[in-house]
Amino acid sequence: MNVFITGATAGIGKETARIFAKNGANLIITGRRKERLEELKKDFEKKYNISVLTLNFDIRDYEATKNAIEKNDIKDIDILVNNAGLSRGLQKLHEGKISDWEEMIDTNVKGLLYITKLLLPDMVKKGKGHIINIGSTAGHEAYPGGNVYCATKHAVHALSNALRIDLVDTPIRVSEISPGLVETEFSIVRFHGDKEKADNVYKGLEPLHPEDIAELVYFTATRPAHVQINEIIVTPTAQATATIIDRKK
Ligand code: NDP
Ligand code: 8X3
Repeated sequence: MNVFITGATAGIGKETARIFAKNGANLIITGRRKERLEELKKDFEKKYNISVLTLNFDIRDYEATKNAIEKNDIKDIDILVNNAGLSRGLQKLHEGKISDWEEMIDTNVKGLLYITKLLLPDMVKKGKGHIINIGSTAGHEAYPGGNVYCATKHAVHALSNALRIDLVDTPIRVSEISPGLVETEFSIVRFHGDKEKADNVYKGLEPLHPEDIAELVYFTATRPAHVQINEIIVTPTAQATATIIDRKK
């Protein structure tokens, strides 16, 4: 089994790579931080006797993405996990930064589209494949300051549904995993490196761990061929909505 995972240098993508590796899948893992990809390759190949190909590119750059895939002749992908993504800032829209918006839209929406467009034709040709998009509860509700990030995740949700319609007459499955609060580097990135602000997001509750999401991705990918999980929405037990969270003092 060949599994292609974007954004495998940290958090959900890294743990997703690990669970597939443990279960004997060959991996193609991507991200901008080359050293982290190389470390994972070394670790997984040694521990799990699988092969790992690392692709180092910025998913916002279509030419770089296309070159990496074409140069390495990437095909026969069984599972594509569209995971790379980020949030930037938590300001009200009228106080937001255009560069933050562009980074989120270009990564979360256009990056996902680029990879899918580059890998899906071969899946359709071969009549096999599974696309698993990492959405978010932010793709179902808006929250204060979430404006553009929420819009990108609503777009991921719409694209997941639309793709499932486009592919209904093929054996290819489309699934979306939509988590609430997961403690990863996500909030550190959102707050441009402010660790204290990031830690406060998860204060007073047990958030989801990236391993929890990896298990759901793996479960989704390993159902029998006639079973298509459309979406899993998952939150910490202490989270009911984006803003209703039980935080113990
Ligand atoms: P992390 O910040 O820990 O990981 C994000 C990953 O995305 C990294 O591997 C990063 O790699 C990659 N990435 C970001 N920008 C780019 C880019 N321009 N080009 C290539 N790769 C990129 O966050 P998470 O693991 O939490 O996030 C993974 C996904 O889960 C995202 O889509 C996020 O929106 C979603 N999500 C997260 C939740 C959470 O609470 N944490 C909840 C719901 C959804 P590198 O920087 O090396 O390029
Ligand atoms: C990440 C979860 O609530 O920070 O998608 O938007 S949240």
